[in-house]
Amino acid sequence: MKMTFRWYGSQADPIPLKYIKQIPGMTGLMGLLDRPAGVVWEPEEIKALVDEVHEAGLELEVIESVNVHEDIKTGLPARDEYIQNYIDTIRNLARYGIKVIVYNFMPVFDWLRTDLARVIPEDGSNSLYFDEKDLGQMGPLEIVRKTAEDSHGFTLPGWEPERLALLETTLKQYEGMTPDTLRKHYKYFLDAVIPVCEEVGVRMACHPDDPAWPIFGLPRIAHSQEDYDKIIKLHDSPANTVCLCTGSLGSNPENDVPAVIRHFGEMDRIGAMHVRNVKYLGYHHFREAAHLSSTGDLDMYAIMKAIHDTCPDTYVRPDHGRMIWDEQGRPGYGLYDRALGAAYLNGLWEAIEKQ
Ligand SMILES: [Mn+2]
Repeated sequence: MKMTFRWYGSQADPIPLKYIKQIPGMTGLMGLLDRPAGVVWEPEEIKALVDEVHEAGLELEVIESVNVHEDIKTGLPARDEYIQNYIDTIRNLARYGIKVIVYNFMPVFDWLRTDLARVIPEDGSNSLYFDEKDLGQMGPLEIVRKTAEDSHGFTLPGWEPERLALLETTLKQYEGMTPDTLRKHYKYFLDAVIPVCEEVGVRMACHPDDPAWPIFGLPRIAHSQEDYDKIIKLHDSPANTVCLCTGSLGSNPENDVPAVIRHFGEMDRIGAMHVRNVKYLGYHHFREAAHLSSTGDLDMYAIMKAIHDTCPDTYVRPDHGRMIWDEQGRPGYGLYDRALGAAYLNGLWEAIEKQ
């Protein structure tokens, strides 16, 4: 296992690399360049990022994310140009040592919450929260406005302003689209990029829908083991993998997360892991919890054991943390609780190794 930490770059992330390096057992980042979907990431800007991370004593082998342009997902004619740009980006990233690219193929929203800072009554910390009942009164445009207002001025991943400016148009393009049609567009994309990945030694890792069920009537095709079995079959290759996010899949109690890890780990189809815990509050109603098993509803020991047994060399990162100790920052991506999460996951790992 390589323990990593999500980082948004020195311009956009208030957490210095030095602090990340000081988390025990931290080997590297899941990092990114802040570029709109569809553009080529140029070699010199990738090199500058990789050099900066290396100078801090950390690795940068995972990029999260290179976003897929909506025209690719909706199958518009411009997709060929955007796919070519994506391929150029893959080649450029490979030149500088990138091994895994996390991405998603979700229409419009890659994750959704109804509250970004819900106070946890037990201890006064706060975390991301979802209650489908609250969504009932809000349309997509309203939820976007609310999420932007609640984000403390930080751009949230998946909620980039240039993407949301086109929201109404984009939503129209998905009207009436079935999951099978979205999968057809997905196959077109994978058929183009996966052979390049094989050639340059990069793995694509698809992040699940979060929450793990359809929203706003949009087609969503990545929220269960069966969904991912289909995705892998679209273009079967060791380079076509899952970014297995325990909190996203685990938002639906019907997903047996350790079993899903074992299923895809045994197939060598896990490119990266996001590990976090979820507390169920009711039907389609949950909040994010501290990583410790007893604070939520996922068995974190069983999760780490499944990784250990089936994909022990994968990249792991603590996922969203709560906001604790009055930290101000990007919702879900503060330093303190994610550092605690990493320490806890490393502790589980050491115990499993020594058993
Ligand atoms: Mn995740």
